Amino acid sequence: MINNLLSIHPKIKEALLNNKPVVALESSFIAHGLPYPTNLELCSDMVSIIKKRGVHPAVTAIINGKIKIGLDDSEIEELASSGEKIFKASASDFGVLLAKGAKGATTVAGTIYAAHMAGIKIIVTGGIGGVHREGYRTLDISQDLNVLSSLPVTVVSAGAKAILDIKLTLEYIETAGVAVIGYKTNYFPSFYSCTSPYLLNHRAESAVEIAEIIQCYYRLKWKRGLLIANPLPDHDSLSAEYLNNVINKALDKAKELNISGKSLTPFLLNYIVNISEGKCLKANLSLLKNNAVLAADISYSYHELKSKNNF
Ligand code: PSU
Ligand code: MN
Repeated sequence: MINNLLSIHPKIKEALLNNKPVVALESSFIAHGLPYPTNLELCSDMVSIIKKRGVHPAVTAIINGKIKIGLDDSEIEELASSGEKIFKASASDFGVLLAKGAKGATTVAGTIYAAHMAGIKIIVTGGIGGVHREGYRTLDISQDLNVLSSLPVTVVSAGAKAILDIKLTLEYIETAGVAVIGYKTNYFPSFYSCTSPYLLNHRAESAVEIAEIIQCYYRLKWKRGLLIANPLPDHDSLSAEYLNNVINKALDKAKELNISGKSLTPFLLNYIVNISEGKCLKANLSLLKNNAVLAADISYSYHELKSKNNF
């Protein structure tokens, strides 16, 4: 029985049963994307932001052979302080981790899968994974994109991580049949920067408008996900020139150390944080909190619509 593999926190279970809004948070950015204890403070800030907006936050991970939706504080502390010792769990890793009774921090792909199993429609991350630079040659394309295109879950992000090939990532997303909606922007944001040269096809001005869009895809029985691209606030956004410089340094280092596969994204993000005198870390924290606000508001509006229209 699939339900035996799923462990939903009693508060989240109650919220889901009573049709209350829930947002799932991925846990790989907590375990692998940010330094300890900043990651712990950030996670608790995101949780409070979501709660304040009348929505139930559910951090998601694999814990001792179960897909867990809604971690308690000690489980979050363990994820945050263990770093690379915790497996980076994409959706395809779930079966192995569950069979072994192991732990895993879920990536966007893993979180989409877990949320879908639990009936949660909206998840929040920092930036989605995508096509790495030189991905046309290395074929390093994040599983985030495949899973996003195969399950009807909305991902609230600050776009794709700047370390990626953003143009190819957008092309791949379009081919995969996933609509990207810019929140108050015409251009795809690029994580540490509130913009990029790449124009989007769709734009929305409010959380209510996004909730209405999700409702239409639901009524269309569209089986794919939706990507919301939420630019980080202007005052924390870094210039393309500055970013190119730090990103190139990180990419050169990764090449020199021969880092590839699962470790590449965490390596690049951590290296960038270390060489950017706190600037990239500040931007990363800012965009995550900004995404928590929007994800909560979308979830709230979606549930209002759902109760009103009874769909
Ligand atoms: N966003 C962040 N920090 C991260 C990640 C995203 O701010 O660490 C993680 C996410 O979990 C995302 C994953 O799903 O990186 C993508 O990794 P890969 O490129 O290996 O698929
Ligand atoms: Mn990869």
